[in-house]
Amino acid sequence: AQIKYRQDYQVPCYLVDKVDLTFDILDDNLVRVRSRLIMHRNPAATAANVLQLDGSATLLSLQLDGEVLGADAYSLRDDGLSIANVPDSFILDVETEIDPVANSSLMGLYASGGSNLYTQCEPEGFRKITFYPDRPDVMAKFTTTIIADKQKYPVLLSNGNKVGEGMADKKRHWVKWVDPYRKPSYLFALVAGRLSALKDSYITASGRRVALEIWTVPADQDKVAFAMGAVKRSMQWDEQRFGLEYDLDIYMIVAVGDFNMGAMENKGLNIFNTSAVLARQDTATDADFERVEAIIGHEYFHNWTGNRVTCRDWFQLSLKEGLTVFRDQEFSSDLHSRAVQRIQDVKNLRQLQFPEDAGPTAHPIRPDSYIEMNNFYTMTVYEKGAEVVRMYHTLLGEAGFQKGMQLYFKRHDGQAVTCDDFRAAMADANGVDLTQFALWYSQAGTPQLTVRGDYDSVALSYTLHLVQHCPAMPGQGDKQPFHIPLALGLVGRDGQDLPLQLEGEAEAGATTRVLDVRASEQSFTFVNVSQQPVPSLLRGFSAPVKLVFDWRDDELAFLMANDSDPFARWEAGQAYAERLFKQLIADHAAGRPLQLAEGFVEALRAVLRDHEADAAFKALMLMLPSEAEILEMVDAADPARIHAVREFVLAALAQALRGEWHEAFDINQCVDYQPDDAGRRALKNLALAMLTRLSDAWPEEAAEQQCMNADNMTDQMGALLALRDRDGDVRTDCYLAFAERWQDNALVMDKYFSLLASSQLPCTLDHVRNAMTHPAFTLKNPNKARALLGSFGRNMLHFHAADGSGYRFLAEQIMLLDDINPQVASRLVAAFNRRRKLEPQRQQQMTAALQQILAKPGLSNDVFEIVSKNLS
Ligand code: BAL
Ligand code: ZN
Repeated sequence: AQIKYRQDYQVPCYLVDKVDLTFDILDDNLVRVRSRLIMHRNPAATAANVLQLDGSATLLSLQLDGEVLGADAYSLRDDGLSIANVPDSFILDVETEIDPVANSSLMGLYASGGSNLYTQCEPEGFRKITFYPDRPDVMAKFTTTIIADKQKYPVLLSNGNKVGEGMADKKRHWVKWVDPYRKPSYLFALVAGRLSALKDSYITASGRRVALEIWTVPADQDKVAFAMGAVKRSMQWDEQRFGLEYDLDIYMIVAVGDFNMGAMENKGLNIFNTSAVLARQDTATDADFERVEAIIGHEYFHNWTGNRVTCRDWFQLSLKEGLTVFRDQEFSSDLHSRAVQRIQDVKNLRQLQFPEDAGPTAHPIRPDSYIEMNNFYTMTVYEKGAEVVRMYHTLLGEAGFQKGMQLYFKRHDGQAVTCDDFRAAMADANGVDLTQFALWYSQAGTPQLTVRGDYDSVALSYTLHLVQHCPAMPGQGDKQPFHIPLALGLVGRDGQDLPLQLEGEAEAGATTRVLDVRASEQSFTFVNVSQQPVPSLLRGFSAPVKLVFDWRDDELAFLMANDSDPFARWEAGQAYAERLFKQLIADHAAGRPLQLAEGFVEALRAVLRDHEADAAFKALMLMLPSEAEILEMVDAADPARIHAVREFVLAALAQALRGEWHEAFDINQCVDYQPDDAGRRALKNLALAMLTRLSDAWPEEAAEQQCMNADNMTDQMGALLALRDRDGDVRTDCYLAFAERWQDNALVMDKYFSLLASSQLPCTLDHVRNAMTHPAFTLKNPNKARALLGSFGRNMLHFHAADGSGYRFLAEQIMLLDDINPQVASRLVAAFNRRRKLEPQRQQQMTAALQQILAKPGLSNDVFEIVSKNLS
């Protein structure tokens, strides 16, 4: 497999001014594509006059300036072709043929849901359609004509504005689309089929009317109203917060059930996984609604951060993704609870990105090399990338950040640029030096920031001593210190923030301030500190680091109850839980009896009894670190022990706080479903899950009632989750009833498969094997593969079964899936990423399973890259 390096970047030798595409859909398994490219030599390129095009479709013909090129006039490879001696400017006509039905990779043009056709071109799918310089720094104006049978393909969509339509003959019609904006090929999209649309419109801030359309298969039209509202909220938010307006006359979303990603920001024609669009109270959970709104926002926001300004090359992916994730996080924060959003985002980062950053596939947010670009749509590029963008915001403030954004658009609208260009815009617009900040783009790994506090009761000063360290990893030895914005406060005995005055300052300022940490060791002294404070550090999670500070247990409980920053309150609870888990795991290993610290129980009791606090926030405060997070806390981890200890803590909390859980369950019942009651539902369902851990019969009965009678999916799922690990008739009945009721709803069946695969019941692996033969299951559908196999790969007890059966099973499925859809197969390998964290016996079992995958004949580059990194 060939490795591509960021350092090897060269400007394209030839540029495309215009692309005129004609898709002749003869059938769902036969599409002819004619492409006319108006091209010229790039004056900035020094290379010779050889034209290189990427492509793997079947080539039918090539013409250069109207002359047919014989086979000797070009050289054709598996992945492209080259033509020598082309003139400085020319017209190239390319004719290809493709079979969308045979395309199970879901990249390029493919069939789904019968004969409907859809595209996915990011990052390198366009080359499966035609021959083209398929790289993001080649931006061209696209015109697309689609010709197809009118009955079978009544709807024909592409990017831009529709400029004409008519009949090609008695049965076949044509539609022509023109996209007035130059774009790279990865933003090309086409959809053809029998679809219905919800239509609406939006008046932009400057008064232009934009047509809005959400297309689905007809049966799904009853689940798109929420998404339409989310589109309008996104458009309005981007105008109000970023001053950015939509730029075409029409904005379309198409939902498709077979899709590799969540969604795709193609210019004017976003294509979405159904899971990221469809949302109705009875089929979607509150979390689904949140996710749909966030992804609709994300794809819409890409229109400026991604489409108008795009990436020079794929190493720069975080330029658009980190920035756009930051924007969608801010959108959700502005519309809903900022505190809850921040906690969820950090929990997600810690659970999924921190392990990635510490494992064999760790990479900087701007990677230096890759074999398969599809493998780099990662938590690091996206979520850590968003944290890096958030740090600019923290350092520069909202006004400074927006000044940077304006300069970025002023300089680069219509261009394909780099992460350095973004950083330069932020620095130049604010007159600050962000040279050291660049290390966040080049150094992988999660830095550790160790802090010690000294109070001088005579001088009334408080000094924080900081040491930062980032672990070495393959290819990245010595690391230089990062520029870390550290937001903090000092909390007094009464729970109020103390005034903050740094040594040398004339007076105290705000009670939360951001320190610029730049050296590997650094100290900051606060003066006029009237009493020994409890420091509240990394408020709002101001940097993606691991913070180490030796708080006492009672100080953590104090911060949980009093910190003025809600994120820090939650974080204190997590730090407290981490300390307990480390101790309990050591106790378990040494055969000592387990006992849950009284102080922790009382701290959670106080949370449950706080009737003023927001219910969603309370639910988060009451959630323990996940098993995956606990695995990160220990070395030579025994997954069975992690599971047992966490179950012990849950059972102890269920018992000790049974009265409070019962009350929370009762007072958070919502008779009429209201979307805004999501927090109450979360708290109620958490209480139900805790109560079903008791030996009492009533919680199980309550769960059964709720499962059978709930008028919304959140409560149905809450009940099923509470019953998930309880063997018996109630569980069996509820699960059967659920699967029967929803057998025709693919997205709800995904939830069902995910529940089966995450169960702790002893026969879970058998249930998973059986599920693979369920009529609603197919490995060809990425959502299904992820729901069942992805969930199983996160099952601490059964994936990590001591006999290696879980590892072998997943390895077998990855090999099967590799022949169908390498991109999805490769994602599943992540389950093996923490091999080196495990105790030796499981390490060996994992190694054997990975070696088996590596030995598979014809293994894809996608899977090869991840497995070989895991084994190195
Ligand atoms: N660009 C790929 C999907 C997304 O991040 O929006
Ligand atoms: Zn994105």
